[in-house]
Amino acid sequence: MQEALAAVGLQHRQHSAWNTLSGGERQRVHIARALAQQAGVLLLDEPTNHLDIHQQLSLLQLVRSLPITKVVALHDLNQALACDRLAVLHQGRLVAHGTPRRMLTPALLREVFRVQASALIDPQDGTTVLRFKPSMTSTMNHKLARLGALLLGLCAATAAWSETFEVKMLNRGSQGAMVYEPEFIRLQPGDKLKFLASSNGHDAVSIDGMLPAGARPFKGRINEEIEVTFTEAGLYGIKCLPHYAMGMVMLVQVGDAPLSALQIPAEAPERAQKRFQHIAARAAR
Ligand SMILES: [Cu+2]
Repeated sequence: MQEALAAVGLQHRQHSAWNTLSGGERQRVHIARALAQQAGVLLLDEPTNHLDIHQQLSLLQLVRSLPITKVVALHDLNQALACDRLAVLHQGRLVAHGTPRRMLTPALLREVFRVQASALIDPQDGTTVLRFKPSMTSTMNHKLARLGALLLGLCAATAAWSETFEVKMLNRGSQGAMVYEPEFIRLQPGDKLKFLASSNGHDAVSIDGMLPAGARPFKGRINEEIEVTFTEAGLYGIKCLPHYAMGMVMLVQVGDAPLSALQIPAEAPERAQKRFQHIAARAAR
C-alpha cells in the first residue's frame, strides 16, 4: 500500500480523510488502489472529468508513467492523441480501431463526432492540436447518442497528426537526370505526398505490382501537381510515365514495412529496376 501511494505521489495524505481530498487526489487514490491489487490492466472511465487543467495533465502524466496496460474512456480527443491505440465507439458499437493518427481523421470526426476538425501545430514544440467547429452538415438525428472514444493503452510519446511532404519532379537533381527529389521517403499511414511540377514534362503514377494490398492506384497528369494520401502500410513504387525507361522512379515506405520486402516487377525497364535497387540500398543504410 505504501508503494502504491508513493507511485501516485500521495504519501503525505496517507492519514487524511476522504472528504478532505481534492478531485485529483481522489482519482489518484483510485489508481493507487488498483496498483495495490497488482492489476495487470488499469481501466479508467473518464479519469479527468471535473478536474482543473493542471490536475488533468498531471493525472494523465501519472497514468502514462505506470508500467501496466491502461484502457481509458476519454471524450477529450486532444488527450486521445497521446494514446498508442484508439478504439472508436459510436452508439455503443466499435466502429474503428488503430493508431490515433489513423483514427482521428477529419472524415471520421465528422461522421462519428459530428464536428469539423482542423489539425494545428503548436509552434513551440511541433505538437499537433485539434480544433473543432460544429459540422455544417449536421444530420437531424434526434436520438442523442452517447458518443465516446475508448482508448487502449497510453504512452509518453505523443502521436503526430498526418503530415504532407513535397516531392519535386526534376530534369536534374542531386542523384542525376530525371529524378524525384527525394527519391525515397518514409511515411506514417495517413501521410500525404504532394508532387510538384518543378520541371516540365513529368508526372507521378503508381506502379502495378508495387502497391500494398488495399492501396488505390493513382495517376497524375503531366505538368500538374498531384497530392496522394498513403493509407495502407507497405512499399509503394512510383514512376514518371514519360521517363520510366530512363529510371525516373520513387520508393515510398509507409509504416514499418521492411525494405527487404521490396519486389520490383520483372517487366519494369532495366534502368528503373536498377534505380529501385540503389534507392533501397541507400535507404537501408
Ligand atoms: Cu519524368
